[in-house]
Amino acid sequence: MQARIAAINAMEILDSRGNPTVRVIVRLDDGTIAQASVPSGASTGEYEALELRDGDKKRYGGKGVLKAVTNVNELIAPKLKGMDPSRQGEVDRTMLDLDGTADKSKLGANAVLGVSMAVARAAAQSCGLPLYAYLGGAGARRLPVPMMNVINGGTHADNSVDFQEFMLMPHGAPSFSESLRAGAEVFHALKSIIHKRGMSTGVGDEGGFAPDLPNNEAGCELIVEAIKAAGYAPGKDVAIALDPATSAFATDAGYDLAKSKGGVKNSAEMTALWEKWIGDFPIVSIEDPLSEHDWSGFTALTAKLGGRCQIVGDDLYVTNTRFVARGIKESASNAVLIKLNQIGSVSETIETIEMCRRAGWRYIVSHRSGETEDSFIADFVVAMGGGQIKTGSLCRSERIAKYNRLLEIERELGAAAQFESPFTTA
Ligand code: 2PG
Ligand code: MG
Repeated sequence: MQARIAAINAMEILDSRGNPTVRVIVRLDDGTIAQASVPSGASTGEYEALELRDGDKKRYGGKGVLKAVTNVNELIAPKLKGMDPSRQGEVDRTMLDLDGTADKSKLGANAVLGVSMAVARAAAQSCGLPLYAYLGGAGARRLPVPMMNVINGGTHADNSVDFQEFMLMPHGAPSFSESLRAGAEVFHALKSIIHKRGMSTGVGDEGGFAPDLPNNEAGCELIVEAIKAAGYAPGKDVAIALDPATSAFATDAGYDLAKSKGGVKNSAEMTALWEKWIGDFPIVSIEDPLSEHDWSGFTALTAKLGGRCQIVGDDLYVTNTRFVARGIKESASNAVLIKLNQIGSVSETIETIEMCRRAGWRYIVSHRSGETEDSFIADFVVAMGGGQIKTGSLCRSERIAKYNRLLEIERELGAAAQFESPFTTA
C-alpha cells in the first residue's frame, strides 16, 4: 500500500451508559481520515486486558480516560507515524512492544484497541474497500445469525433476575434481514405481553426489557410466548440463547441466586438446572453457564450437554489464545465469545478466531454492554465468517447501529450474501 500513517489523535467521548471512552482518529498521507470508538464491559472477565481509567474522582467518578488519550497522542502516535496502515500485524505488534506488559496496562487496552481499529478502517478506506471486504477478502459474504438480548438481568439491570441475558436467535429465517424482522416482531410482542401483565417495560443496559420476574425461568416462558404471539415457531424459527454470566454471582459458597432469592447452588446443581432448561425451552446456546474459575465444571458440563447445546466461554477465555488453548485441551466448551476489547487489538482477536477454526469450534463476535455508535463489529463478523453475532436488543441506537450496518452489507453483497443457521447445518 502506498499511503502511510500521517497522524493519530485520540479524544474522550461518552459511551451508551454515559461513561467516558476512547475515540481514535487516524489520518493517512493520502488524505484518508478514519475513526473508531472503543466499547466497555460491566460484567468483565478477571483476565481481560486492562481498560485504563484515570481514577481521578473529581472527573466522571474516576472513570475518565484522559491518560489513555494522552498515551495515544504522545506515545503511540509518534511510533506509528510513517507506517503502512495495511500492515495490521506490524502496527499492532509495535504497540504491544511499546506497552511491554501482558495485559496492556501501560498504554491501556482502550488506547491500543482504538488505534488498532481506526488503522484497519483507514487502510480499508484508502484502498476503496468496505471494511468487511478489506479484513475478510473476496470470500467474506456470510451474514451472522443475531443473538438479540431482549430480557436483561444480572449486573445489566436493577431487577429480580439473576441471569444477565435472555436472547432471541431467529436462526430459521432465509436471510439476515428476515431474521432481523423476526427478532423485532418478537421484541414488540414481548413488550405487549410484559405491559399486559402490569410489569415494567423499561429497558436495561443492552436495550432488553428488565421486568421484575417471579423467577428466572419466567424469562424463557415470556420469550416462548412472545415468539408464538408474533407468529413464529419456537425453536424452529426463533430459538433462545442465554448468557447467565455466572461469574458475576459466583461466591465462595457457590452460585448465589440472590436477586431472585433462588438460593445457592454448586456447580453440579447449576449444570442440572441448565439440563432441565434445555429440556423445557428451545435453548440452542448457553454462554458462561458456570464461572470463569470453574474449569472442571465446564468440562463436565460440556461432556453432558455439549451435544445438545452450544456451550460458549466468555469470561472463561477473555478472547485470549492462552485460555482458549486450555479450553480446547480440556474440552471446556465448544464455542468462544469474541470481544475485541477483552484482548485489545484487531490482530490478536483474529489469532483467537483462527485458533477456534483450527479446533472446529464456533465463535460469536460480540458487543459490550457499554457501546458507542461505532459499528466495527458488524463488518468484523462478516469478515471473520463465523455466522453469529451478539449485539443486543432491538432498540437503542448503539445496538441498532450494528444491525443497520449488517443490512447495508447484506444489500451490498446482493445475491452473494449467505445466511444459514449454525445449528441446523452442524
Ligand atoms: C457479556 C457482555 C456483553 P459486558 O457478558 O457477554 O453482553 O457483557 O460487556 O458487561 O461484559
Ligand atoms: Mg458474557
